Amino acid sequence: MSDVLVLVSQDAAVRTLTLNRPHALNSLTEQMHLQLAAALDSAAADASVRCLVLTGAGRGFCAGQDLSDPLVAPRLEPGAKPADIGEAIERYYKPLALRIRDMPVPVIAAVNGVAAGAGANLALGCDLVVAAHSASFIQAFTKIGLVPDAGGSWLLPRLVGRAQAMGLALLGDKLHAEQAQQIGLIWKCVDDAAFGDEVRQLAHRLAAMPMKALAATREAIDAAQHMSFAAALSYEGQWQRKLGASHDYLEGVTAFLAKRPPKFSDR
Ligand code: T3D
Repeated sequence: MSDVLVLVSQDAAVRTLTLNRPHALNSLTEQMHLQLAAALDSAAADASVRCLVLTGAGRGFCAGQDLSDPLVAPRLEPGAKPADIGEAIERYYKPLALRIRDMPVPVIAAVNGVAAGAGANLALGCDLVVAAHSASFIQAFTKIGLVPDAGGSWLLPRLVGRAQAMGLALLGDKLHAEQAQQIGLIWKCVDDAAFGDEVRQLAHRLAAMPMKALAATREAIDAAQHMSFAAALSYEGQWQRKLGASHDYLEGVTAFLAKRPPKFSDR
């Protein structure tokens, strides 16, 4: 039987995916990519899921690509053709980042420990990044002669501006969770003792919110990064036209006027 490299659990409407190779800080192998893709697709297709949490088993979140995986490990035999890392990116990392970006429900990265290389950018591509105080982020790529991938080159300057992005990406130093929050790289750094409860509360809060509006908010904010102000205003209008016809909008306004809590159900 093959190893379970991604643990799947559900608490009410919150699905949690736990990367499960703790002995190697949950670094990603080809098998793990396949299991993670299947788990993400299953969550996306399951109407009972209204929030997704991505976390790691043990002391790490994810140390990026497993550098010993035959998929990408340098070939040491004389004359051997080098591994095609670009192919690994196209086949696994790009679809992984896009799966997360296209999820119909909000995605929380619950960064329990070190997040390095593609592991850091996997977290940063989620909608909200909550990190334990003892966690850290490392753009480890230049240390092994590569560029930031898994969306890092796109995400970093948008999250923290070019100056910080360049510092993080060129130097590859460890950034502690508290500093990551201070520079705006992540949403929140939480005391280790409160981390689990904080993530749970946030996930259940998001799960009770209007899903279509949350997914559209992600889409509108990302799309606006490459639009003029006027174009963004129009794009917002297009979304409001669509969402204004939704059941959740009707429910939200009806509940507000009736002074009762809303019960959102669209997905
Ligand atoms: O092929 C490609 O490169 C294409 C895709 C690229 C995407 C990428 O993600 S490139 C970046 C890959 N990741 C890294 O370069 C990070 C490598 N890891 C580290 O620098 C350190 O492990 C950490 C700074 C993350 C943590 O350090 P520390 O001291 O807390 O732990 P450690 O002792 O280094 O690691 C614990 C174990 O995990 C250790 O195994 P051992 O000695 O106990 O048997 C270590 O080898 C293993 N491990 C950690 N990261 C990886 C890994 N094994 C394979 N691949 C890893 N990425």
